[in-house]
Amino acid sequence: PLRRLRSARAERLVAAATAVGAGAVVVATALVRDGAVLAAQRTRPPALAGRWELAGGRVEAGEAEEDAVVRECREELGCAVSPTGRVGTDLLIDAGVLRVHAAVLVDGSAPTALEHAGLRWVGPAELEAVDWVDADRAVLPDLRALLGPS
Ligand code: 9L3
Ligand code: MG
Repeated sequence: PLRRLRSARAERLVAAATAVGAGAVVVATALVRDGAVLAAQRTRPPALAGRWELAGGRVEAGEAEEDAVVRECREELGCAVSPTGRVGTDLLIDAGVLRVHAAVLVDGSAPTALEHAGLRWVGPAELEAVDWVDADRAVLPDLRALLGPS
């Protein structure tokens, strides 16, 4: 119940902030396959280039978060995914708020680095060693729980 309350309150704050142009909702995808999560190496901006993230981007006006996850994965990874639920809590980032959604690949689909410098599947034992962007590093405990024991 506490989680729900906090999330409803966060929802209103984000709606208010977005209405005055203070920030965007950014979705990130915890794409899981065979007990590993996909990390993607950013190429921009210079401050984030070379560091690793969960692929994603800004939710467009009127777009559902799950639809944004599907669209961003198609645009950035050239693959078809199916979102399976939220991971972790809302994270404040410079751009606004970051929300992570778990997802699985649609049968036969595989990710390619169309906009990233590289991709790697990261198992639970390797999560800590990856040079994640700060926002995504905050999700590691939730990713570990999502992937299960190493
Ligand atoms: N961002 C942080 N972590 C992520 C993603 C997908 C995005 N996992 C931040 C980086 C940018 C902003 O959100 O400041 C918008 O993302 P993008 O459109 O540059 O991918
Ligand atoms: Mg992006």
